[in-house]
Order: sequence, then C-alpha cells, then structure tokens
Amino acid sequence: MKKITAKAPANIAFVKYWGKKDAALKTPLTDSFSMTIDQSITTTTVAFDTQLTRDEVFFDGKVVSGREEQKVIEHLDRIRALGKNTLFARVYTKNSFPSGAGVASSASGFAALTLAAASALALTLSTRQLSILARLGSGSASRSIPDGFVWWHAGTDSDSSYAESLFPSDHWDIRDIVCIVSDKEKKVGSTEGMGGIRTSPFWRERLKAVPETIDACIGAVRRKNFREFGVVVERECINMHAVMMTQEPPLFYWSDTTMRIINALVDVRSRIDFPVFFTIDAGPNVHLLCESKQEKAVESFIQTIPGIVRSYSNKPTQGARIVEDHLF
Ligand code: 2P0
Repeated sequence: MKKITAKAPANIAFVKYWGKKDAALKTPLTDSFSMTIDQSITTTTVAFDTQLTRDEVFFDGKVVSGREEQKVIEHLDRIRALGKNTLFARVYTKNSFPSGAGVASSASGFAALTLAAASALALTLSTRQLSILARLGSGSASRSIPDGFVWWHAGTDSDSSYAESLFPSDHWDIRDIVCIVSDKEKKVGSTEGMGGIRTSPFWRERLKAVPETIDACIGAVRRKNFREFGVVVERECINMHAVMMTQEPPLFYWSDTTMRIINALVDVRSRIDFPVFFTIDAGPNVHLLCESKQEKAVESFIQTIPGIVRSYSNKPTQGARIVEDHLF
C-alpha cells in the first residue's frame, strides 16, 4: 500500500496541561494554550503492507522495543480500527532535535504518526478529528496538529476534547529560545507525574484559575501585547510547578541552573527594560520567550549564565502536514 510521510512540530504551552480527567482517553482537567515550534519537528513515514506479519517500528533507523513500541502499536490499532483495516505497518521516525533537547517528543511524534498513518489508510479526517486521534496517543499531541497558536479545549468527553488554531503561525513574530541545562532523561515522566496531581492541596485552585488565565493569555496574544502576555505565562508556569512540588511524592523538576536563569532574568528586568519571560515544562530546561527584535539580546544574556549546555531558537510554525521526502 501507499507510503505516506508526515511532519509535525512540537509545541510550547503558555497555559499548561497537567492532570487528566480520564487517564485512558487522555482528556485533560483544564484547557491549555500553546504555540507550535519550528526547530522541533518529527518526521514519520508509514506504510501498511500485506507482506508484514507484525508492526515494525524504527527510530533513527534503529528498532524500537518495549513500552515505546507498545505505545506506537496501540496507536496504530486505533487508526486501523477507524479504517476497518487489519494490515501491519512499517513506521520510520526521526526528530530534527536531539532527545533530551528540552522539548518533549511525544507531542510531535504522535501528531506525525496520526497524520501519516491515517493518510496511509486513506482516511479523510478533519483537523479536529486528527487532533482528537493524536490526543489518544499523547495529550499534548492534540496541540501539534493545528497551525500556530493553538487552544486545546478540555471538553466534556472524547469528541469535545480537541485543539484548534486561534491565530496562524504568522500572526506574531515571537521566539521560544530553549536553554538546555541538562541532556539527561527526566526522572519522572509527564504521564506518571501528572497521575499524582490530586495529591496536591493546590490542584483545585489552579483548576479554578485556568479559565481566567486562558482568557488573559489569548487576549494578550490577540492584541500582541508582549508584556501582558509574558506576565500571565510566567505566573501560570509557576502555578503549575507549585502543584508539582506539592504533590505526593513531590516533583522538583527545576535544577540549580534553572533557578540561576530565573534569578538572573528577574535581576536584569529590575535594572533595564528587558521584555523577556520564562516558561518551564516537566524538566529543568528553560524556555525564554521574547519578540524577534529581542533575540540578539537574549543570546547575549544566555552567554552570561554558567550551566547552560546549549540553546536554540524557535518560531511559531504550521501544524502537522504531509510531505514527499520519505524515510524509507
Ligand atoms: C504541556 N506537559 O502543556 C505540559 C507542561 C508537561 C508539562 O503536556 O500522558 O506528554 O502523554 O498525555 O502529552 C506533557 O504531557 O502526557 C505535557 P500524556 P504529555 O505541554
């Protein structure tokens, strides 16, 4: 059968996803809001083949096994069920960014797999349907299907929990400069970590605050008011980490260097006009957000901080798409 290749970007959340309503359906407790990022792309080629006697999954040319392989096969099973098809598939995947690059690859990975596999079975699905399907692979993958600035509606069931583009990638020329402080795999993954959210005494407070935070964040993006945007995004990130740190067992994702970057940023902002803000996911790496005109200044700032292994700059970009350059 036909070979199909898809590319999908990772995304950085300004209002975060932390906690599920339904673990099997990966429906979230709250809405979230993110931006697709152009230097963090997964490419996946899928071909369903009558000759195969099992699914074959490769990452960077090497066979994938264990839990990772299982998650891919479970996702292929969902797509086969939709397409009423029983053929096995060969799946090749590569990332434009190294593992441990400070960006989770499950969002771009499951978005690319969803689009490539659904297209290989000639399923015609809307962006909304693709987003729902990608979500079943990994929650944040729902936000890597649409273009640019993306709102994931928590919804009330599986069919109403999808992400949509609110503004296209060329709406606002902002940057996400990822500061890598550690290449090591994080100790507690997001799926396991967010499973403990209800042990934090503060999770309900964050739940109550998110609708207002989403409104404020989307309003600031709509008006392209960077300072307003940055203040909301930073506060929301700190709120999520406060929940993480107060779970049982507590999750401390921040390292010494993470704290050093935050302190240096706060210090610079107290002395000069420096409209740069941070956000941090389930790991120690820091995402510095700025308008394009501040990019050089942020690079100079990064040079002053010991402990940053490397950094790279991302722009908003289009969502998952079909391409012609196959991996096999
Ligand atoms: C986010 N994270 O909104 C937040 C911030 C981590 C911290 O989305 O269990 O890897 O596969 O649905 O998608 C990580 O969540 O978790 C995540 P699953 P996923 O970007």
